Amino acid sequence: MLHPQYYVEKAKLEKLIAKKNRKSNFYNGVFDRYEDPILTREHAPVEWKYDLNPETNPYFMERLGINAVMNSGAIELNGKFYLVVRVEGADRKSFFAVAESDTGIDGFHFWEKPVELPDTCPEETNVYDMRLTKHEDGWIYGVFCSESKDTSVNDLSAAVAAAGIVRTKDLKTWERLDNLTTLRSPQQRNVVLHPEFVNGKYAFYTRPMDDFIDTGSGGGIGFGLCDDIEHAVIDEEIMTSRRKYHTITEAKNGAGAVPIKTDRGWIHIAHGVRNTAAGLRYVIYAFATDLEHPEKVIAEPSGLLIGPLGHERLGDVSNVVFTNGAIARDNGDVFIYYASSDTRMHVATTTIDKLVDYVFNTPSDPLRSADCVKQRIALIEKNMAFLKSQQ
Ligand code: M1P
Repeated sequence: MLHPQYYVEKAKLEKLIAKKNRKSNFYNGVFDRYEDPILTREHAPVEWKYDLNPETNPYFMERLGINAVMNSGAIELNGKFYLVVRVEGADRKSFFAVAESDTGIDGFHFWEKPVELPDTCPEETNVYDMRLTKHEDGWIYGVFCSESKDTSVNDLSAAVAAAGIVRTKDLKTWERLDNLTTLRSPQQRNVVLHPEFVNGKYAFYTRPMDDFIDTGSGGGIGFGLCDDIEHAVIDEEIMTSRRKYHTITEAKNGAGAVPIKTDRGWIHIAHGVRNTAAGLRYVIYAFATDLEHPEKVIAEPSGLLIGPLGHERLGDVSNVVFTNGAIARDNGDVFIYYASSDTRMHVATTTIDKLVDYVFNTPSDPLRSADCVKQRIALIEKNMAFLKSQQ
């Protein structure tokens, strides 16, 4: 017989999944926020955590806890919204699991079992942050961080980050390809595959790093081409969006969602990091690159697009918002999926038209206070003149 608490836990989960998500009263004209997170650790199926047999689990205890659900790749297939979610167990190891929804803003529920990736790298300890690219070659690629212990130094927590690559047609069967090799960068994280061929080659946005945490000499988001996706090797990495002093990207930045194609250029939704006395602060920012030369930045609005707000600011790694997935629909709607504080998943909704307006018409960062105040006074004076003209 099943433990009575099983039914209680099942009912809680069903209620959570059935709850409608409403727009919050947040307003900035660029995107809408929602009242509830779309996925939390409470969304994990009961069967993932408990041994249901009272003979082996008489107290109905969690045997394998779930700590967090976060950084998710996103894709629309046949009108449904799918996230490949980073699920972190109580043991700190992450794995991937597919969650689906009919609306993209609520009703997300996990498939029966997590994704079992082909286990081809014995040294790999952890996997996380998959970006899903619907490539013009017909495959759906997943590019993720493959983390291993750094055995070259005498430091227990030293690690090496590389970009793992898998591909699928249905999110069910996954083929593992070789990890990406970048000849000039020792470590890589936040790697994104561009959805189209560039000069007949596969194109990746990279994030060169000297170290597991610090990007060191890595100047920002890179871009490189490779001939063979099954054994991907990138020689030269060109810089796209660069880190800049005294901006939201000063400490590091990284590509996020797969770029969105618009008439004006590719829109990138990425993350920027700065250091503070309270630790690293992660925000989401946007920029555009040229349609023919997706490595060439053509517009970069000043500051952040989405910052951690209210309850989003607290979690396992506080003061963080992070995105690695967005869905741009044929009708022009855009769903930006982001995690807060490495703990839970949210959605922000906007449209392609609004993103284009935001990216191309928001002033860029003049990089100095004196020029920033001039920029703001110019806006105020323009508004005063306009208000007067309306009287
Ligand atoms: O903890 C915040 C984020 O830190 C890393 O991002 P980055 O490589 O830019 O520092 C990633 O581990 C990411 O998963 C995490 O959300």
